[in-house]
Amino acid sequence: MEVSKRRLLAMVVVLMVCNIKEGSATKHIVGGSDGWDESTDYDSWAKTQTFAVGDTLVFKYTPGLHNVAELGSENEYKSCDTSNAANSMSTGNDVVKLDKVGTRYFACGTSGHCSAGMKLKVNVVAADKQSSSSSPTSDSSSSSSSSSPTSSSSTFGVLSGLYFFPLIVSAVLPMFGL
Ligand code: CU1
Repeated sequence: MEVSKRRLLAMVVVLMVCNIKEGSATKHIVGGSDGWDESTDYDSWAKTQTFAVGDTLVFKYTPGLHNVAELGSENEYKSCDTSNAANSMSTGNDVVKLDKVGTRYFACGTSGHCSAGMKLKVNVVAADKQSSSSSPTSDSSSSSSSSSPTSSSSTFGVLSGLYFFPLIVSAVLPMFGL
């Protein structure tokens, strides 16, 4: 009886973890593999991303060499004015949660770096916009084939969930001493 209760608890925890993953908040590594440095064009990088509420930005760099300052306005961003920075970070692995819709500005506070282009402007959109944008509108043209291509993506999601579920359970159960 005791064991099955704990097993149930473990299952609930696993399901909760799966649900959180299903919500799919995206972690944006700023600059991609280049990280946060002076040689990356962050305007170009930002154009390749969709920033939604609930997502996070991760600034990766060598601590001491760079830092991250959040700026309060477009003017401060344009003029690289970090003197009024609201949120300064310097760990080299700085995580910023995008908690609401709007524009946010970041710059490196090391002298000369921002004017060299080490600054980032992020436009955060509502979260549900992102999830609905993946509807396969282009698939409707392929009407010649009898199989329905639209259902394949959702079926895959369910199948992969079923596939990974036992793996996750077997990984979590030992944590509960089962
Ligand atoms: Cu810098």
